[in-house]
Amino acid sequence: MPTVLLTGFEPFGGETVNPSWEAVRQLDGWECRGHHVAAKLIPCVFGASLDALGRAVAETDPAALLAVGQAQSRAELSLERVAVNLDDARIPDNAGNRPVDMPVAAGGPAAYFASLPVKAMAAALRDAGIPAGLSHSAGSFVCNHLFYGACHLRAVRRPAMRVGFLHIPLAPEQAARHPGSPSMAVEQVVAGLRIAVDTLLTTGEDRQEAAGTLE
Ligand code: PCA
Repeated sequence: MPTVLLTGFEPFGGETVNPSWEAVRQLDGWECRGHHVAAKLIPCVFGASLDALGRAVAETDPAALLAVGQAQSRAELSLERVAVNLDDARIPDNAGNRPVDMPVAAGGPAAYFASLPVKAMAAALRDAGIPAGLSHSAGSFVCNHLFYGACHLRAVRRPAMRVGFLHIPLAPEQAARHPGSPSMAVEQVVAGLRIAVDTLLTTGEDRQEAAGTLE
């Protein structure tokens, strides 16, 4: 049975949980439209995150990858459209690395588009009553690093693997310690992920990918 790979990150930045992992781990073993869903934990570390992703991809040979990460300021499920070839960290990662103005992949294109149907996914989420939208920047920390690295893997070695990234709000118990930050219950994120996976398996690529990479 073909696989859909979901990834979530370990906690970072002083948090004790990361809702991305708390959500995706609940879908490990789920079957959706003839696909097996696998969930893997990714370290919040430049470099090592891509090593872990490479191992997960080699193990599961996914038809599609939806990587998920926490974004404190987001108020909705946020489908990223663009990954940029830039590591520019405001805070150290979990191994103490803080790259500034470095490429994710030396010699790679400036950016890649997601290869999942992000507009259809956002529309399906909203139709289901779950706040969702598109984003044109995944930042320049480990989430963008993973997203770009996954797109680069698709470009150079795995053209059959469709790739996307979803940023999610803090969990309510995290937001309670950051007054003013929006939040979303992990159960609602899980419900959203079910819809996102179902939609990506029933919808073709976005037209944006026809534009290719952003050189
Ligand atoms: N969010 C961070 C990295 C890990 C995560 O969950 C980010 O947005 O880059």
